[in-house]
Amino acid sequence: MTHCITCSAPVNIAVIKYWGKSDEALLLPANSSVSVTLHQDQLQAQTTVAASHHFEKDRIWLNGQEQCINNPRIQNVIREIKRRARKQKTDSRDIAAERLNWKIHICSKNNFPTAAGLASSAAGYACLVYALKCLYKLEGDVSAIARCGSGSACRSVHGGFVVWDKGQRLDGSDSMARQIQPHTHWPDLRVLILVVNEQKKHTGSTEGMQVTMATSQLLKERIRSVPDKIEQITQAIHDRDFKTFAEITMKDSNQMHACCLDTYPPISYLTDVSRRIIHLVHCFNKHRQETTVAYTFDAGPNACLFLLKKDVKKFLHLVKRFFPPKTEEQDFIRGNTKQLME
Ligand code: 2P0
Repeated sequence: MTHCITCSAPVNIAVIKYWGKSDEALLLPANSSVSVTLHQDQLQAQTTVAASHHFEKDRIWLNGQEQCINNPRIQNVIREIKRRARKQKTDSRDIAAERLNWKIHICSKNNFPTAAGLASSAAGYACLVYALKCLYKLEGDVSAIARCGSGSACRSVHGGFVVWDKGQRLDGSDSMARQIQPHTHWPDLRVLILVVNEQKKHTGSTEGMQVTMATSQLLKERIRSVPDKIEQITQAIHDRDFKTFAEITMKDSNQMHACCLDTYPPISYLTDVSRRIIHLVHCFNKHRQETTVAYTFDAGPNACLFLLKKDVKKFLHLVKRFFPPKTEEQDFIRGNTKQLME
């Protein structure tokens, strides 16, 4: 008999970023972080896990391509799930033992560019861990297990507004995510994602964080300042205070990217287009004489923008005007050249 489970998990966007680890092996963060999980039907990973004692070995496919199952992070997740399954009391010892002997086939796909700084590993590992949790009938919170796959994945296990507490214990058992408000808390909040570049990022987050931890003086100051920012943004989320939420979000993104530039050799994820988006947001806010749009950038050039439902149409109009899609852009340039020539 083959047992099969399919789950999906959405991407989360950090508003207080995780950048730097205090323990590389356990994936413990140097600072706590805060994020917003997108809706299930938007950017998401979908994973099917099939289990059977007829399978010869564990296997994994990502977006249709078979990957090496011996990837240490995938192995960490599977090992931790099985350890929890072994520990958990079940109705029947025979059933538990049978489950632990299954071989598994994992098939995962994203509906958005993988590794372009759009938190694909977060959604992917959250999804895998949740599917395995269902398969092995585990109880309790599995965000700490998702963290063993990819740090930020622990936040995608929960919906709505989420804090990942860095924890105090050396074994990482209290480094897990918790929901601070459900997605229904702020129904008017919207996220726009402007895909600047779909290419795989030049410096992966894991590697980037390592070098920043080792060389950036500014990161030390950032780590000291994070607890206050988390307290303030948590309050802003509770109060649905967009202005405070937006300003802390933008400043935190700028600070993370400043730490990347302070890294030696420097890491630069933003491109000229990213910087033009930043400029557009500040011009828009200045023109409106209030903070109505916020940007944040992860380890890539793509922009995540937060705004309220009432401002989406106006802002999108501007985005289309200044960043027309490629073909339109060419038409736009051609049109303007023609005007100039006439
Ligand atoms: C975040 N990022 O808080 C930050 C902001 C990217 C920039 O978490 O090494 O893929 O697997 O724990 O989780 C990306 O880091 O890194 C990330 P690992 P991960 O969302």
